[in-house]
Order: sequence, then structure tokens, then C-alpha cells
Amino acid sequence: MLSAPTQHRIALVTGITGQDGSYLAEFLLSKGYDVHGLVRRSSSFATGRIEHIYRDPHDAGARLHLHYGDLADGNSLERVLREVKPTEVYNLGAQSHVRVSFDMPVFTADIAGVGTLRLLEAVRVYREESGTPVRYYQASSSEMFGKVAEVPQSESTPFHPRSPYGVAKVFSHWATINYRESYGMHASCGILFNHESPRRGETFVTRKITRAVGRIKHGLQNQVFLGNLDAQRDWGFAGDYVEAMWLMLQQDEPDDYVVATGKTFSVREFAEKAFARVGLDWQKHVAYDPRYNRPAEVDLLLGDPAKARRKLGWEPRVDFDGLIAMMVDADVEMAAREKTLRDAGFQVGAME
Ligand code: NAP
Ligand code: G4F
Repeated sequence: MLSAPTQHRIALVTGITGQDGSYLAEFLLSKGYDVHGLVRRSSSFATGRIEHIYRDPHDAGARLHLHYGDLADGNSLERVLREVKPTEVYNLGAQSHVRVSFDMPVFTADIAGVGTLRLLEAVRVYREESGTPVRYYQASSSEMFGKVAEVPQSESTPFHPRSPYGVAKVFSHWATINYRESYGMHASCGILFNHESPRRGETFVTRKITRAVGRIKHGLQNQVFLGNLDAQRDWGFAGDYVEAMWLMLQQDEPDDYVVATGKTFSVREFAEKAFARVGLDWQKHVAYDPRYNRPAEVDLLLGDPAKARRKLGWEPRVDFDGLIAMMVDADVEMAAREKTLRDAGFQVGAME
């Protein structure tokens, strides 16, 4: 059941510069929230996905505020909570790349695992000291199901993570439930299946494929190297999934929810449809490179979103074909801009 807001709504979002953070910021601003984002210091700007909000001619830009902080640094989290005084906290920050988590397991555990605990503890203390009833969202992941115990996966499916990232997310998931049960915190976990968009990081498989399609179409490259084409994922649109995050925090009671489309497709099918969208045969352009395989793979993810549908009234709006069309079209346009730059003598390139 939706509970009516009783006070001015202020959200703090970790991971605001990421794919989901940018869509969530737009969504919350459209609902009238003041939105505060935690950003890490880096030697170059990482704010490309939210820059357009600042340029918004209406008041949204004025209601978006950024604060330096890091999930590795508990003191920074405490300081930002005291400054911002949020009514809702969304923890989206993480080293979120599964393949990279095998190369950087300790860093991944520190940010995607212990980082959550630092934030939960900071929220607990802030809530007790200020008397403010903060609601908390944890970005849990279908990667926790790993070597799946059943198909489809629901909130009651046992976890069997297959990567340092998946293990860290299981830790965060249970830490969140523990804070709910121990301290009565309104803390909910969204077990989100893969969700993509034109803002998806370029090293995740969907975006890597659609970027390649755009560049191949415009003659900027000829091939893309991929790993396991047999893996199956339940892919949705990130813009739809951030609404489910918000809905969880509007419920009277905190709980955990699977957010998915209920349909699964292979990487091969994604590639085939993405190339076909611009009239190309994927088999002429996709090559295999074992570097992109993982030491342990998650073969099949398929979510059962029945609980989210029933209790939150949530439904995905964009289907698999719609998602591919949206991503390919955006990346064909991006490649056209790159080509114009290249033809004008600028150096352009995409990293794999
Ligand atoms: P993303 O695009 O990789 O964004 C990750 C965000 O976390 C970025 O803003 C990044 O900042 C930030 N971050 C990284 N290390 C940090 C640190 N030490 N302290 C503070 N912030 C840090 O990921 P996403 O796809 O938006 O996913 C959002 C969350 O949902 C992540 O927790 C992810 O694990 C989880 N999730 C994602 C999916 C999916 O399919 N997308 C599915 C299930 C769960 P920089 O910009 O500075 O790097
Ligand atoms: O796009 P991916 O890297 O996403 P993955 O590993 O499923 O993780 C994403 O979804 C999780 C939710 O289940 C999130 F929690 C996580 O943060 C992230 O957003 O890989 C998808 C599949 C894998 O099976 C991988 O082996 O694609 C396969 N694949 C094949 N070739 C490739 C490639 N993946 C990548 N990144 N690059 C390739 O060249």
C-alpha cells in the first residue's frame, strides 16, 4: 500500500553518476524531490550522465546537489547524511562489473559489500541521533542467484553466487535485512535482473554490442569480440526499473522484491537482433575472444516479478525488441556524430 508523504522529500543517492543513478535522479526530480548525489573524486568528470539535468531550463537543476564522498570512507557518509538530512536513501553505488570483480575481488567486496554496511551503520546512527525516519533502498542483484537452484527465480530462491561481485551483493542483501530486523529500519532490497539503456556502461555486453553495431554501420570498425554467447539473461529497461525502487520506499512496510521482465534471451539472440535492426548479419561481424569468459559463469537468469506486480503495481513498459531498438538507434546516432568528428580530423575510438 502506498503511504502518503508527510514532509518535504529529500533523497540521497549513491551511484548517482551511474546508469541507474541518472534515471533515478530524473524520476525523483519529476516527483518534486530535492536530490542529493554522492560522487567520488576522480581526475576527470564522471558526471556525463547527469549533466543534462543541470542544463534543465526549469527548476530540476536547482534541486540536484552533488557531494564528495565514497563508500570506502564511512566518515564521508556520516558527514553527507548530517548535511543532507535525507528522508530516503538509495544505495546504488558499487563496482558493478562482474568480470572485473574477478580481477579486483577485494576492492569489489569493500565497495559492493562492506560499503553497504558502512552506509547502513551511518544511516542507523543518523536516524537515532536526529529522530528522522529515513527509508533505505539496497541495490541487490539477480547475480546472487548465480548457479540457479530453480527457474524462474523469485524472492524465495536460494542464493548461489558465482563471482566476487555476487558474493559481495549477498553480503549487502543480508546486511540490509539484518538492519531491518535488528533496528526496525525501513530498509528494502530490490533484487533487480539485468537492465540496460543507451546510458549503460560500454563494457557490459548489450551496450558493447549496440555500440559496435552503430560504429560498424558507419564504417568506424568492422568487428566486435565477445565471450560466451550462450549465456541467457532477463533484460529490461533501466528507466522502468528505477520506478520499482521508488515504489518499494513508498510502502508502509519494508520488504524485498524481484524486479524482472519474466522473459529470457541469449547473448547470441541479442546480437542477432541488434545487427538485424540496421540490416547487418551479426555472424559477419562477431568474433570470439576467450578473454571475455569468466572463471565461473551464470548460465541462465529468468526472474518471476509476480510479487512486484501484485504488491507494488509495477510492470515493465519496454520489452526486449523495444530495448534493442532504443539502444541501437541511440548508438547509430552516436556513431554518426563520431564519424563527423573523425572526418573533421579528430581522433575517435571506442575501447573494448
Ligand atoms: P554503474 O553504471 O556501474 O554505476 C555504479 C555507480 O557506483 C557509479 O555512479 C559509480 O561512480 C559508483 N561507485 C563506484 N564505486 C564507488 C565508491 N567507492 N563509492 C561511491 N560510489 C561508487 O551501475 P548501474 O548499472 O547503474 O547499477 C546500479 C546499482 O545496481 C549497482 O549497485 C549495481 O551493482 C546494481 N545492479 C545493477 C544491475 C544492472 O543490470 N544494471 C542489476 C542488478 C543490480 P563512478 O561514476 O565514479 O564510477
Ligand atoms: O553484460 P554483462 O557483463 O552483465 P552481467 O554479468 O549479467 O552483470 C550485470 O547484471 C547483473 C544482474 O544480473 C548486475 F548485478 C551487474 O552489476 C551487471 O549489471 O554480461 C552478461 C553476459 C555474461 O554471461 C557474460 O559472460 O554476457 C556474457 N558476455 C559474452 N561476451 C559478455 C561478453 N559480457 C561482457 N561484459 N563482455 C563480453 O564481451
